[in-house]
Amino acid sequence: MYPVVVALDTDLKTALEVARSLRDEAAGYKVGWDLVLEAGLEAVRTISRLGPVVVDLKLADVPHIVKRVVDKLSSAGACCAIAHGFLLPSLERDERLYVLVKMTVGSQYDRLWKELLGEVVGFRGVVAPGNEPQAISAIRSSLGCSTRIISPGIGAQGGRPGDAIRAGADFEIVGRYLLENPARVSEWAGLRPPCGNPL
Ligand code: FNU
Repeated sequence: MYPVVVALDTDLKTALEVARSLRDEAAGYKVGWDLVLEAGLEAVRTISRLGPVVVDLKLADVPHIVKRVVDKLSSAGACCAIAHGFLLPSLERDERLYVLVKMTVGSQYDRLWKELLGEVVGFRGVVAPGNEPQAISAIRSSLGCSTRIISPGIGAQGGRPGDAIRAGADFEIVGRYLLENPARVSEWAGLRPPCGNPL
């Protein structure tokens, strides 16, 4: 198993083909709006049979609504989901939630992310940009190993495979770079995330 989560931003048929082909290498899969709009919770159910699924709907609502959505996703088999960190401190602590603290593209998080790090205890972990390894190092130093870091932004968005892991991330999230050529997964072979956290 390599420390890579495949972002299945494609149609369900292709997603299943790719997910099946990477079953022995991928640590998990990320399901987003693309698949949920096409196939609803069935997409989550089907892909969860192949490995852990992080559902990325970038939740941003009042706590009882976020909880209802996460409950539904968990019942469909998802291990976890992603919520917007700008909702802190109103986001209710939940070990099933990854909190987005900084994006791979410029956003208001660039002003906020350091402050948000003080409020992520009790969540599963954070989503932080794999195309900015120096930010990953800073986040790991600040949070220690008890909070997971998962990092998109690899390949198509400029991050180099492995750089975020070497900087302290637990998993790199990779979409187009692997969807275009799943054999590229071998670029993650032999990488050892520093903390050894499960997804
Ligand atoms: P790829 N993603 C992202 N940047 O790209 N969840 C973020 O800051 C973030 C994300 C997701 O570029 C994006 O939704 F918080 O093809 C997509 O599913 O590798 C994936 O990461 C990146 O896709």
